[in-house]
Amino acid sequence: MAKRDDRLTVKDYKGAAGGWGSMKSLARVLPEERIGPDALDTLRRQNKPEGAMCVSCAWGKPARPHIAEFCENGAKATAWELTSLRNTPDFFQQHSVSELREWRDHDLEQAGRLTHPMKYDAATDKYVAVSWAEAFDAIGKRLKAVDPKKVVFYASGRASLEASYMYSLMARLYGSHNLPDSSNMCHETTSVGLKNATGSPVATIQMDDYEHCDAIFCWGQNVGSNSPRMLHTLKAARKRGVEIVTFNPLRERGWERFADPQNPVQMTVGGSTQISTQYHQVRPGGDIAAILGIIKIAVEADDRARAEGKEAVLDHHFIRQHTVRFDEVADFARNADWDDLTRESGLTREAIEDAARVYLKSKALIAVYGMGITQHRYGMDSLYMLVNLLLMRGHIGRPGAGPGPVRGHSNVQGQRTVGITEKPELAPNDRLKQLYDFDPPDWRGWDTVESCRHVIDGTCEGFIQLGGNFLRATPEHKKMVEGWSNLPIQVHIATKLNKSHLSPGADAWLLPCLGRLERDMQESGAQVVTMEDSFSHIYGSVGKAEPASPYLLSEPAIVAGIAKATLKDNPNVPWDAWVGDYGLVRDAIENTYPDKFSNFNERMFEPGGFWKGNPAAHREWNTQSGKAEFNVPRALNARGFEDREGRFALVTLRSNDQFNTTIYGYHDRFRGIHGTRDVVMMNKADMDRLQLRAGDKVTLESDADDQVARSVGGLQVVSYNIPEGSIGGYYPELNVLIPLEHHALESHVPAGKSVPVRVRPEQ
Ligand SMILES: Nc1nc2c(c(=O)[nH]1)N[C@H]1C(S)=C(S)[C@@H](COP(=O)(O)OP(=O)(O)OC[C@H]3O[C@@H](n4cnc5c(=O)[nH]c(N)nc54)[C@H](O)[C@@H]3O)O[C@H]1N2
Ligand SMILES: Nc1nc2c(c(=O)[nH]1)N[C@H]1C(S)=C(S)[C@@H](COP(=O)(O)OP(=O)(O)OC[C@H]3O[C@@H](n4cnc5c(=O)[nH]c(N)nc54)[C@H](O)[C@@H]3O)O[C@H]1N2
Ligand SMILES: [Mo]
Repeated sequence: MAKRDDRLTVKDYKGAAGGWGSMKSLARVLPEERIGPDALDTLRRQNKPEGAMCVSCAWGKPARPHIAEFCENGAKATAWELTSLRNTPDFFQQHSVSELREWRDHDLEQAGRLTHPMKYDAATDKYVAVSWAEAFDAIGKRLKAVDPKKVVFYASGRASLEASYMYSLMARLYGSHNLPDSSNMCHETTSVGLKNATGSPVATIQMDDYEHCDAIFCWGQNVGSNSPRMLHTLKAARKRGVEIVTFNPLRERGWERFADPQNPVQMTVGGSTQISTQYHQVRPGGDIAAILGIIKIAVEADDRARAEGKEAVLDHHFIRQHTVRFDEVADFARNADWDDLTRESGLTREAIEDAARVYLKSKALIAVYGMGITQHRYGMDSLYMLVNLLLMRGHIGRPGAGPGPVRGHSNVQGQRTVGITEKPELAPNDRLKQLYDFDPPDWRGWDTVESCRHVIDGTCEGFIQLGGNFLRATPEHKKMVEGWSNLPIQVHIATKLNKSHLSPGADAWLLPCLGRLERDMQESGAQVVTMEDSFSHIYGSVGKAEPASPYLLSEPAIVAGIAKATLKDNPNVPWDAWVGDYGLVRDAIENTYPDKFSNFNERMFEPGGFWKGNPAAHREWNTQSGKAEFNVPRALNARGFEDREGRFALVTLRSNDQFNTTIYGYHDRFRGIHGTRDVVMMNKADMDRLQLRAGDKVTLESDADDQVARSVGGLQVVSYNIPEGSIGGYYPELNVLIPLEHHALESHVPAGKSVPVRVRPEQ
């Protein structure tokens, strides 16, 4: 097991995002992975036509790429996949599953790439190597023996459109509609809320819109760590004088300043570009009140202007022609009380007025947002407020304006596009029936929260993961581990070992796959795979690196192997031909979704990707009312629990050294926290109140109204610039504290950005 220094050190980080700091961080992580020339070659080509698309984030790939179109965290993700470390059957001979269960997330993945298909052997408590044929045969037999309606087919957002299409088709042919995706823990609030309000579940903007906006408002996204390539776009916008107004409880360095590693002047002279022109440290969940404040100012200014016979402030022409329920929102805003708005938002009235001034001047506004909006009990209301703000001045469906959710996994949006969904109304069931001559399930399958319920209560009979680390990523971690270890069937298609693999039930298989950056040779030759980014652009990606092991299969080949062993023969579903030539899978995708994927094979290498289109971007509203919809919020804050003496809102965060449950290292550079992830970031005034000093150890205890005991101990206090009454800590370690039923109301996204807890000092 890798040694590490887990002594906490806290040092204020003075640098900008990017710059030499990102170079130093790479200089630390890359050698640890012992990468070879293949990885450097992959990086040189990354995110360019004919290169491989980065396995890290879903930010767009520009039609005119930079010389190096990758970032610090993209390079870490690349090195993590192309590491020369190998996790072989010998490793599993040496370490029992019970032993490995106690290892840290970092150390499990650091053991290297999985090389052989493995099966859990309960007698020895070890994973042992099996052949692919044995694995598929046994999995098929087991799956045939259980009720398909009780089997989950999870996907984590990384697998290609081709693998994902085949996977979702396999699940439906088998008779399961339980197709949750990591999106259920992520931007599902967008998929549900943006769809209700605008008819489109995704961003209406494309990358070019950033060249035409005059203001960017950003809520709850951490650009410096999670989508660093976006910093180039923001820098260019700032150079044009675009105002950038950020709302975030933490002062995230990426939204403050950026030193461009590709700019020799900024690198040698040490300059940087200021990103945000205003930074508002809103309370967690306080966005509803903050936006309502801006809306109140705008509506009242409009009332006054019109009463005085001056030009209207709002776009009444757009509002009348294109929207419904504006009057309800306007009245709600007029009646809102400033004391409530400032208390709930945590911002002063002057701060909200500053933001409103930019809003009222802007003719083309982009609203960027991330998990700080979606992962709240009333996350949908925060999202609706953001849409209300855009609609009032007609900021959807014109150049340089619109909602810009920043998606998570590099193909998470694409997986939904090609059928990974538990919602039957989103699957083209008529088309599937016509093409493949079967009756696709027409019932609503389990999403992530429902899948967890069934894992916990023992009614889930099998769990298949196409990538990811479901057990570690989900809430209610303790009960989940108990339920998981009773799952009769587990099938994990993965590149590296993680905690989800280490609580096996009766039968568990570990099926190692090629990564996207590796060469994928099939009968027709080297294969291309495709994915979709946050702007609904679709690209081809060509892996060139030598596969980590000769025994790996591609994800499409593994899906086909399971399908053939499990399903009745269906002459319309040519699994083998599809594996032999992914171009045929793309034809099948085109036949299933002709509007989005016409000429798929010809267009996949268009520079910047091809756009699958978006009706809301042309002001065609596929909503219930046929118009864009204003919505009155149901609460003034998104937290979903009352303020109470001693209760804190815990915000679970990613560090700069992780990709979800993949922990690259123990440095959260921008936040100045080094050596350990077992920390609680706390406001100095709260520390004083609890008589805590920096470095003191505390236990966090659940303070949810369900009264269930949940706790995490041994956390060290870090004095941090975070609003009073809220604390920060790291995901996934703190998922023990999140009640399963504490999720966004309609979208069921676990509400990890405000978890009610108490802080108990340890002696
Ligand atoms: N390197 C790297 N890249 C990644 C990932 C990774 O783990 N590592 N993960 C990928 C995935 S799957 C996803 S979904 C994205 C996640 O990327 P983000 O959407 O940036 O998600 P988080 O890191 O959870 O950070 C959320 C931000 O919201 C802020 N915040 C918290 N609560 C609130 C609130 O109530 N209001 C406001 N206004 N702000 C709030 C936090 O301070 C934080 O800055 O990144 C993707 N890219
Ligand atoms: N408290 C809290 N919980 C959260 C969040 C939060 O902000 N706070 N964020 C949520 C979000 S946004 C997300 S997206 C989820 C993430 O949940 P997941 O997507 O399930 O988790 P990851 O950590 O991305 O999965 C990592 C594993 O994927 C496998 N893998 C990597 N590359 C490949 C590949 O190419 N193919 C295959 N088959 N496998 C591969 C490796 O085995 C690796 O161990 O977590 C959610 N959970
Ligand atoms: Mo995500």
